[in-house]
Amino acid sequence: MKILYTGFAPFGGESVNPSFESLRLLPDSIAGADVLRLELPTSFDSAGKLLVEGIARERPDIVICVGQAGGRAAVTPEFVAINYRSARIPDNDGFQPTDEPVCGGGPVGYFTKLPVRRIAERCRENGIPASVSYTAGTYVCNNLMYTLLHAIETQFPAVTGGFIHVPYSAEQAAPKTPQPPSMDLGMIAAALRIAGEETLSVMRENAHPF
Ligand code: PCA
Repeated sequence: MKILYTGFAPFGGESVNPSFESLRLLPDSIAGADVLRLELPTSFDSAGKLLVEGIARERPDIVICVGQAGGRAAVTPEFVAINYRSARIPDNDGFQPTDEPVCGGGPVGYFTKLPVRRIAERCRENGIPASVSYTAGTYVCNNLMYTLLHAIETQFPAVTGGFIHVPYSAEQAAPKTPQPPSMDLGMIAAALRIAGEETLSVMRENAHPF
């Protein structure tokens, strides 16, 4: 088994993105599955293309995409991706769509294939603030989650995947005034490891993801 984790490059004036920094702290194997890491640009156009190419190349069983949600206080596995994008700030290519579909002609939304409630519960049992989120926003992260789930639906039906938003790292929050909520990178990595473990165990039990 293989788990492909993706994180994003920094955006919006930040010099790091905890979604990729935390992946560096993951072990190379989780519950017997190999861990692969891919850094994606914070770009509406390129992130999805590179992800789909990565899935075609690596043939993972599980794909867990991760993004920064500055201002959130908890790790938040996302329940749904919507076929809509509208950007408050330009992406790293300078592209700023307003009121567009992610995929013309695609369904209005996709539910995650990750066991999000179990992931959030196990995080909390381990002392990590976590809860299921019912909106991934309308920026690059929702765009990537929709692209992932659309690719699973149309090209990679055997893949299980979804998206998890994470707070600012403590280092990012420290110099800001006022200081927003944040989480230690090691704790974020522990939550992402739990996400891999729970997804593997649901797959091995052949259970419904949520
Ligand atoms: N967070 C942004 C895009 C890249 C990232 O890490 C988002 O929530 O859309």
